[in-house]
Amino acid sequence: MLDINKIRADFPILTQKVNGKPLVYFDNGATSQKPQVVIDAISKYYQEINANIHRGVHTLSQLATDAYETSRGKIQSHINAKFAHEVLFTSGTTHGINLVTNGFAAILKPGDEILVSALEHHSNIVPWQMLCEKTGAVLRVIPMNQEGELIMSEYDALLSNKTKIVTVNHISNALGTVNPIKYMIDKAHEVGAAILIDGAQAVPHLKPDVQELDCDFYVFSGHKICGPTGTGILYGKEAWLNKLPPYQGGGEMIKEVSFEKTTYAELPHKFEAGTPNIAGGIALGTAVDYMNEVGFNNIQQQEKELLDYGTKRLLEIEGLKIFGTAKEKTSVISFNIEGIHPYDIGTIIDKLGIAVRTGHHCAQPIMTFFNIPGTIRASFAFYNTKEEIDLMVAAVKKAQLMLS
Ligand code: 7TS
Repeated sequence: MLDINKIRADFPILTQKVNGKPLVYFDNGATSQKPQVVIDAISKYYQEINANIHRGVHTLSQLATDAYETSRGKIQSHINAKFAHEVLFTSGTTHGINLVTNGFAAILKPGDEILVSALEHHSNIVPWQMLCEKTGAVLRVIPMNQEGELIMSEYDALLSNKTKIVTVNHISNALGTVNPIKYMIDKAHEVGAAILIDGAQAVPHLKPDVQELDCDFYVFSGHKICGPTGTGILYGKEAWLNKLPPYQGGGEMIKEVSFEKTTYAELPHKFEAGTPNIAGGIALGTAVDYMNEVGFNNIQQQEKELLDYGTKRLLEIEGLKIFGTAKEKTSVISFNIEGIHPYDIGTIIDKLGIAVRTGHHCAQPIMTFFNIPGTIRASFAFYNTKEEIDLMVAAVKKAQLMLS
């Protein structure tokens, strides 16, 4: 079991007061808080080894390069990628997805099909729509049921030899549904399609094994796993990364440049044009180390308890409805209270120190499916406690009294 007091002491922000009340941070789906080791890794980089990477012969540049590449290696082993050069640093999930959709513009033909799930964040919808506009490919949607689970028989029926790529999140940000991605990966491959997994909401809760999954692409953001904002990872199978054209042109991504012709660098540099977020990339490695020290078994156990307890306590509130009741779900509770707008609840409970997200959670098609304007979303991390859930429930009850 986790020593929760010890864990909480790692996160300086958790002792803050907000509006005069102790902070209860339940917006982990948007971004996680950062432990002191990660904050220290960023300042240590700037204090001790700041230099540009992959170019200088001087000592600091070599130290910075070593630290950056060591971090790539940590992430490679964390997700069990076969090669370090299959692990690309990005600025986040959104960047990773756009890199892939940009590459597929060179591959897709009019009439080719892209399957996207009904549970996606806008960043895993809009780039694919833009790709369809560019290429004449067609976007088809894998539907979901009232529990917020994707319907696998419909998925099977949509797959055909026209399907060129499938894109689906590992875990839904708005509802917490854990999707059957292993099944979906195998089925996509049966028709010769590639598959991208948006792992943004999964990596805070589990350790993906990209070789066992056999996915073609797996993307995530660093800031949701205790790492800095502006960092992320795109894992791609070597063969796919070799096949896709570069996303951005610039320094670092070339082999030779002349005005007649430019040749591109080997992986991973082909996709890493320009000076990257060096401090962030290094601190992301520190964040991954930290999460592993806490241990994903411990994380899952704590979050399961919070999910069960939070669900039970919230359902005590009259008129409260939970959206997203999948059999497999993670520590996210999206809810509404009859007759009250989610924004009003969010605003009042913020005054009581409770941080939740309200609105459509960048997943408007899900809100349209349930015919609601949005929800109140409490998303728990391993450093949250049942006492904090009690505070939230009391605050929601108070808001309900004030608003009805
Ligand atoms: N995909 C999923 C499943 C997400 O949850 C998010 C961010 C993204 C992609 C985009 O990640 P970014 O780091 O590139 O912005 N989700 C949320 C959220 O649920 N609340 O705020 C951001």
